[in-house]
Amino acid sequence: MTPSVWSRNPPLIERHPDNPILTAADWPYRANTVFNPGATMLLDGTTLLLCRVEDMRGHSHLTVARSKDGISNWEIDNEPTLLPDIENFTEELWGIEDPRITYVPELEQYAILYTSYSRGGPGVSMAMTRDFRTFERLGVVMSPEDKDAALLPRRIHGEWALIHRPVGFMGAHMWISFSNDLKHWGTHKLMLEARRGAWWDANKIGLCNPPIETPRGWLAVYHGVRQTCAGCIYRLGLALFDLEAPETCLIRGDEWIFGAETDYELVGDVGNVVFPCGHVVQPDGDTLRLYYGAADHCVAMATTRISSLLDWLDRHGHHYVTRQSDGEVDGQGHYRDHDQRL
Ligand code: BMA
Repeated sequence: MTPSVWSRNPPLIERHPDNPILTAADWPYRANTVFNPGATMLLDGTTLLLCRVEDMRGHSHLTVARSKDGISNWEIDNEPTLLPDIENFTEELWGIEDPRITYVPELEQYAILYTSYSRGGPGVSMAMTRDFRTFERLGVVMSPEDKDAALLPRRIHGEWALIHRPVGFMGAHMWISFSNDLKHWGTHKLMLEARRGAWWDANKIGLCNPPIETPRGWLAVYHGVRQTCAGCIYRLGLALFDLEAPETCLIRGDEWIFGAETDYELVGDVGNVVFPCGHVVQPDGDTLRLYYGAADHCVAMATTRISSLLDWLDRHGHHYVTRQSDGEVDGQGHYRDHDQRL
């Protein structure tokens, strides 16, 4: 047991005092909830959030909110920005949710990965945009059940890389897949496994905001889902992945770094949930703003530093190797792994 488990540390991530920064009451039209926004900073310094808005049927669409300081005076599109297009993309039948935005310099466009909720379950869909006013849909890129996806901003050894979270009978783990054209995906690799047993991130994990490229690797915030008798608890953890082989996890933290504590995180349509889908790095290149959905009903913001997260991983993380083939299935079909820590 490392001493860090017992020591009280100053908070690594600080909530903004004005939280929640956006709720359905701020919306220019009728909505049940506003949460889980994708985020980016535009060239002129404006913070853009692409918010998931749930209507009074329970179906979601995406709407843009812009702010000069990223905290207040939001200008919200008067109508839904991106509605499900059920005629042309039937997989969007029950709504579109949880967008992650990546700016892709090579294409001079933003790639938006979002959940399309079809009769077959939730899958991963993709759309490209230059201005968040017109969008080109690429359709489903990962079939159900799959979600929590984001594109890396550049090619890795000539190929685009997409992180996603398929659900299988062995659990819900993070995978990464590669493509030459953004449409056909293959070379699927297990990237990070949910742990098992009593762990906070047992059985089900998923990427939060898109990974951040640092000189030491791709820094990823992920959520872990603890299933309890009283419902699920969504908390955040940290991992670092190799820059040129992003399927390789270099360091993973054992403890969660952020979880629901405040009223607006504990109580909502789904309490005990913090769920960032976007971040903005401030002009100093280090200050990181995480935009997150709280309790599936509002949008909140919390601040940290990239350097502090890396430092935290150095102090609290384990060097870690994702197992591609060193586990085995026994005669009863039970998976056995050699790393008892997972
Ligand atoms: C996940 C997603 C998120 C949601 C979370 C908690 O599966 O559907 O959109 O915030 O559950 O309800």
